[in-house]
Amino acid sequence: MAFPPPVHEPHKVKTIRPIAFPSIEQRKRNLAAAHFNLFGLTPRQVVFDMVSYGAGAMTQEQLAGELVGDEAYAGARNFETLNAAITRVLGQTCVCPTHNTLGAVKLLLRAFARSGQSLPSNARGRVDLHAPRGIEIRDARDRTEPVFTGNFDLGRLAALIEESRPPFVGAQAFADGQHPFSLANLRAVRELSDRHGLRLVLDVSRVVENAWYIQRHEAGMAGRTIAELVRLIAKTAHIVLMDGAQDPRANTGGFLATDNPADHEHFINDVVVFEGLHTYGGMAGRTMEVLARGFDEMCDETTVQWAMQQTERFSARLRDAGVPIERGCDGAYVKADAFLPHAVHYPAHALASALYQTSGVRALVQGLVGRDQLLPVQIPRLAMTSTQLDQVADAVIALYHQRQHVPALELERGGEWHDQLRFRSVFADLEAFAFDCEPWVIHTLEPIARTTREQRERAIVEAGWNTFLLRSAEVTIDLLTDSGTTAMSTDQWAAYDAALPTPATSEAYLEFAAAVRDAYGYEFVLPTHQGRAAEQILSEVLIRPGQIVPGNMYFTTTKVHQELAGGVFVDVIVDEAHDPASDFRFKGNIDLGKLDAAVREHGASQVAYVSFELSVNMAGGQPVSMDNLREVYAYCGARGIPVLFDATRAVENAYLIQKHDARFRATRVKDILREMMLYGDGATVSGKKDFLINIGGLLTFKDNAEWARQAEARLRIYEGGVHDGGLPAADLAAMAQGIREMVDDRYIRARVEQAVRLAAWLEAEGIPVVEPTGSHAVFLDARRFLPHIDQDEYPAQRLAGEIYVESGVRAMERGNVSKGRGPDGHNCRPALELVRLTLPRRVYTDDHLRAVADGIIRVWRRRHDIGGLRFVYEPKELRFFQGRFEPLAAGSTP
Ligand code: P71
Repeated sequence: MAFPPPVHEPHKVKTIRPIAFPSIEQRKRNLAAAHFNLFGLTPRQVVFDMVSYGAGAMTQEQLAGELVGDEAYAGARNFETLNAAITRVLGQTCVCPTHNTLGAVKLLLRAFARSGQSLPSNARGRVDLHAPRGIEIRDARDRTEPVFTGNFDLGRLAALIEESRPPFVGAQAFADGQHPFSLANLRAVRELSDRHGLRLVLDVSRVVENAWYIQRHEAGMAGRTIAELVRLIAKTAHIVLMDGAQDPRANTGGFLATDNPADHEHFINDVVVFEGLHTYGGMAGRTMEVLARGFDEMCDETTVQWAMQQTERFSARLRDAGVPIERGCDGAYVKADAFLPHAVHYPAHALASALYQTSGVRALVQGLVGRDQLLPVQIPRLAMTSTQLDQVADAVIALYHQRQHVPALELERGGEWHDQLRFRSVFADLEAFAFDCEPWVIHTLEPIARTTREQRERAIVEAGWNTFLLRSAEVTIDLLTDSGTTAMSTDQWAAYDAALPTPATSEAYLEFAAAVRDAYGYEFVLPTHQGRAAEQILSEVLIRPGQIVPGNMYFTTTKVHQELAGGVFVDVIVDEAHDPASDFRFKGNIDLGKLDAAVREHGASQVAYVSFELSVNMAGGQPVSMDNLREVYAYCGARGIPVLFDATRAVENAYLIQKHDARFRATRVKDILREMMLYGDGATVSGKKDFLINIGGLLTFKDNAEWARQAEARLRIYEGGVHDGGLPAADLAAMAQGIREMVDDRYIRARVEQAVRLAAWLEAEGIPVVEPTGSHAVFLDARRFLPHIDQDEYPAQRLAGEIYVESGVRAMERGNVSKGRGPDGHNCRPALELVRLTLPRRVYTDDHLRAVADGIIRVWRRRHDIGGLRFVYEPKELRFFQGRFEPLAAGSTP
């Protein structure tokens, strides 16, 4: 095949829209209030809104376009941008903008058609717009064609033209969302139209999907790109019109375009009467920008292949389960009458109501009443993950299995249009479907690099075999860190945009402080620009030179600041933490014996505080148990030793307690977190993790006003104001909202379980990973992966490089290179020689991670041919950031 289907999205998630999960009781109430017509529900009342119109994800370029330009009037630059994009992609040079597709139809019909006329067409959906105007649509579809069901029956078309002398021939790409035409047929229709002196008018709203069908199924077309096919299709018509809320993924907008200046003149003389000026047509400037960018993107080959594959997979899942469906270009169209043969009158509404009742999914019945019994379950373009789509299909399938219990609806109030109908019904005891997936849909997306193996081989050499030195533009899936890489939510962006800046106290700070108090139960809230700044201040306030700071393992920045303040770090983590093969569940725990020994040796007054990290990063994202938290706090409390958390990943730890401690299974993560924080006196946080933001940190104390006073004094000097910590109010506002979102049970479960799945795929192949899987990353055990490489040839560093070359995935070495050299100049050779595959929050889908697993499996299969590395440049401090290496052949010895 010329264009193999991509295995994952050619983009990652940039921003997300959170979705609500109304309970079944709420759903029943909503259904009753909406009179069993889902038109009356709002998006916040539904889990997944399965409509493709205007609900697609934008790219970050489209989003940026929203802020560009004129907010149009005469001679808008935005229109010039749009006109140029349309000409580039479709070919037509004369563009008349309209507020949406209805505006385009209105101008078209005013220019060329009159009441009483009839129009041959391959689409019936437009009847809704023509019938009220007294214009009849005559079906000219070829009923015998099996694949290109949108083809015209040329004989019938000729007869219709002879018989009724139509004003033009109307064609629709992927007619009614179900029927694609072939290019050959469209060209024949053009010839026929020319012969009769008629214009061929083509609705290209779904031209991309139609082009994909042609590429797949039409003889001789497999080698053509989507972009070429789209242009060939569009140029076959005299006039094209389009709905901007379809293929270009805008939320509104439309236009007519032609190469014929005389036709164009008709349109632009009318557009000023009905729509707006001829240079904006009733669209906001931003809409034209979004549309223009959408045009340039909509033919992207890989993206189209991805989207169509998602659609095919969705339909196949339903069809394989026996659900009666018809093909849809943007989803599956369920045959409601076959699904619910006992619901004679309004089967599509009955089906939609039952699906909403059982699952919260909305499929919408639209248009004029009385035509068909199809319920379209459409996929909003690029907005959903495969995991979500599989589950939506499963929700439909689960309903299909209990279809005989679905009650029929009784008409309470009729009408011509579906949105007018009201029904009466009873609720049946249908079994509910529970979603277990990402609790958000994609709002905007960011394209990711597409590289060849040769390019990657060159890139890793240029980067000196150090993944820190790769350019992001060379990385396809970036698992370097979960720090600051989160996809923010639309609620966070709204708060960000609305925040009022000030060097004094902002509302954003008050929100932030309130959110922290609510999440942790601590009184004093000091913002910092990120985690290490909070660590510096904490260390200076609490450590007297010469004191020890016992901690459960260490994080690099934490330890550095303890030492800079004159403290001496003592590792008191349980032994299991140093053994990657141990499956002890709470490897983050503090060993009370080790702690007690250190306290006895130095005396309690010589202990500055216990530095207690939650979900311990360097140990592999390993959690601390609630019992350990209680015991350590009781032990320290009895001796006057403060306990200070590194709560950077505390929420993830809370989730692992919920999952693995039976006593907390029914407790919300939010409440678990509150109890955890009870067993400490304060915390530092790198907000770039749990808090779902790209920058920010926190220092917080439970109740010690004197610590807070001293910390504030340093905050003013090192960071910024005491109420901003050097952060703009906007970032504080986003952080406040992130803190509210982080304790959502569905979110944190989806996040942590993603790591569990990735680890399971690797383990199924026998690949050694740190047990048990931690919360924020999967750690490969490089010692067991490449046992033939001595640790002084840096197996983890080499493995990270090989993974990049194999798959474009970037990981991080956490082993001998990171640990550095001891005072004697020798490498430390730590027990853990790991490669960290860190998962950014809300950014990658299961399809991305499946590709990551497959890449690593390929490296695993050729592991015997992989050698070590040697330094060619080695910085003294934190050598892992800037160090450069060259590869050694497999089997060589140092
Ligand atoms: C991570 C990071 C970022 C990082 C920092 C230094 C070297 C390599 C990567 C940062 C943490 C962390 C914990 C538990 C404090 C910080 C510093 N982690 N505590 O894992 O994991 O926070 O970056 O906001 O200053 O990639 P900061």
